[in-house]
Amino acid sequence: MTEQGRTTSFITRDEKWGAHNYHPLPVVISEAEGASVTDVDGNQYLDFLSGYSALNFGHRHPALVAAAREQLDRLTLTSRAFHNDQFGLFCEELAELTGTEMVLTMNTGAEAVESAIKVARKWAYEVKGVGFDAAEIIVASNNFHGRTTTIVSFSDDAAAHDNYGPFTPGFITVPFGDLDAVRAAVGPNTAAILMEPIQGEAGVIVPPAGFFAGVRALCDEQNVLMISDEIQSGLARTGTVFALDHDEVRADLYTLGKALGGGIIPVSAVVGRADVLGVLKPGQHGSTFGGYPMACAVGRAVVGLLSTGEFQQRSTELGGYLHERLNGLVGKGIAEVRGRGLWAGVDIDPAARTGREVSMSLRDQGILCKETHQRTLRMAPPLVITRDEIDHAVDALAEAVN
Ligand code: PXG
Repeated sequence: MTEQGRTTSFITRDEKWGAHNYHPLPVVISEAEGASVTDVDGNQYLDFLSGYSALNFGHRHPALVAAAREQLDRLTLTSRAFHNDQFGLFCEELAELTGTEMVLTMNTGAEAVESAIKVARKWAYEVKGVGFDAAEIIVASNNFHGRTTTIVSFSDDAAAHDNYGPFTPGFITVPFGDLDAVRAAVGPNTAAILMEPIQGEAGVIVPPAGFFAGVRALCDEQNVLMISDEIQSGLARTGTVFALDHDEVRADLYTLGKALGGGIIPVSAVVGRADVLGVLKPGQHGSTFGGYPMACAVGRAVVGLLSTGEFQQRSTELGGYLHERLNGLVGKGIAEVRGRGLWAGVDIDPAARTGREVSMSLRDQGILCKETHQRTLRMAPPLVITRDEIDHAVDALAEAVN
């Protein structure tokens, strides 16, 4: 079989047997290490997507693989009917890293967001005193928080939302970054304000300076919970544990996922105030796998990597370099660059090529990256990326948009 034939035969099988809910780039990956991946034909690429930030520490980081292996050899699952010797340590270590008081463990990002919504509503009824079924949660336009029926109820992305009704009520959408609109939307029934600190899927949108400080002040004044969805933005992606740290603001609850599982297994969590998470009593919420020993062991190793600050520093320094280089392309096929740390939303000049064309050209030059919303590329290399590799990718992008 020809080289190209191998790739094609895998893709043909995917298309015949797999549901068509994605449109992947035509590359079939079979091995990876650090920032580099290899396809079934032996071609090497630099991963500039990192599983949408699930691979912040690169592919198969030795400390994470070792933790998973060691746990595999000892204990994998207990269910939460019994205690296990990893759960409490994981919660303690994650709370210490994040400066929070309590941890609710789940599996996927969407489940963490669902859990935060449930906790906020329960808190509104049982603590704030909101009337039966009247709790409201304020969310932002162009949000992305996952794919469950409740979460897509407040998505304004037609592809994510349409034809999945009837939808869950109780959400009010305001323009992202518009503090006056948030203020106008808050009322006596507001349980929470739920937002991404930097909107990832919308194209790496950074809100105006002072927006989240204003949201915090409003939440304090009106007895409303502030929930920061850090599933994509958190865990060193922007140079800090939480992207919200840049605003010098603390949320009441944070959702974490993606990188919390080190790119090995799905691990998510809601972390925050003990008096808020404390509304959950036995039997009122849970999950078979949430907080299972494998998840906790890998999560502990992730927390261990973050506790040295090395990855946060890499993201700050190399992210500064990435943005400097990308900004040099503005006006040369690139219209705008946004983001923070090793995370960039790059708008391709409408007169140049489409996002898909640019992604394909990058692939041909050995860089894997993916477009969002037609003309935006998001770049999120693993935090183990080097300066030379950033140069390689930005040079390839300059070539691709030309
Ligand atoms: N919150 C944010 C900010 C996200 O970016 C989620 C929640 C949901 O996480 P889970 O683990 O349930 O996917 C995300 C997810 C996709 C896709 O294929 C999802 C994300 C990014 C790119 C693609 O659904 N982010």
